Amino acid sequence: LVIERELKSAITKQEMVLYYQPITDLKSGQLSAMEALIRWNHPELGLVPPDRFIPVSEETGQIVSIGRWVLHTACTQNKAWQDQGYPPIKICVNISTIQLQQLNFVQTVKAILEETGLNAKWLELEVTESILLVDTDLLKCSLQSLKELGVSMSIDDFGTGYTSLSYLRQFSFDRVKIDRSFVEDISTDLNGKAITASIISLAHQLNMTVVAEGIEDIAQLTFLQCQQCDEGQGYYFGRPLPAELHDLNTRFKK
Ligand code: G
Ligand code: G
Ligand code: MN
Ligand code: NA
Repeated sequence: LVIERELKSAITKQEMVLYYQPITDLKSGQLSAMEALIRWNHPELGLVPPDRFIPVSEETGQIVSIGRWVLHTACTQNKAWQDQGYPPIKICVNISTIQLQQLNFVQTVKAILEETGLNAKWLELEVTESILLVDTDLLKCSLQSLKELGVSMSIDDFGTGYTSLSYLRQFSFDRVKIDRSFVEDISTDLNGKAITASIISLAHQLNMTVVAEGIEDIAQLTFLQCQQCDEGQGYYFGRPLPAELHDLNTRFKK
């Protein structure tokens, strides 16, 4: 496969780039986090989206080195923003189930935090519900160690998998990210309203905060604010962009 072969040299050739999408506190309107989203800038294929190469890299195991590069680059960027004097925010990094299953994953995160000088409280790891299908002893142990390290954990694309919120609670996740398909439905049908309102309410009762993904218009935003949703992400607030293309003075209201 072309993708698999080309992926081998993608990092050394510096073809991978991170885009950053703002996450906004829905009460204050302040920037609260940025999510790092990988893109592959291939000389012939152009800008390859993650859906085209992340699944392949998971099958070949290449995700482990790609994921380490993502974590290191994202933590370095967040530390640089802090060093430039911007108010501290969290950096949210997508972690593949394959990465979290590596026995040395916690050690890798710890080493990256030390190397980059980023305080663990400014790092959040996003995993999907599929993580809950893996060996639970190792998972519980890793999540516990990450928590002790001071890193926070969120469940991405919530509602698209098979898990219930009460199950998530056992693993002490800090946050739930409501999948954008439900947010999209807020404007188009009543079920979208019922589903997002229920997720928010239950998550709060279980002491988790909620981020709504894929907010594109003011009607969705207003509904989510009325439901006490904590944070929001989506084109309404801003698209994913390379760090240098963000107008940070406006974003951070420096
Ligand atoms: O940015 P975009 O909408 O194209 O992302 C598509 C999917 O790729 C999303 O589900 C996102 O979680 C995933 N993704 C983006 N960046 C990363 C990454 O650095 N690591 C992993 N494992 N997945 C990522
Ligand atoms: O699965 P994950 O949440 O990590 O994926 C995030 C992806 O969703 C990003 O890659 C981004 O391109 C996409 N995205 C972010 N905001 C919006 C939005 O408002 N609308 C749509 N359609 N996609 C979005
Ligand atoms: Mn995500
Ligand atoms: Na998502």
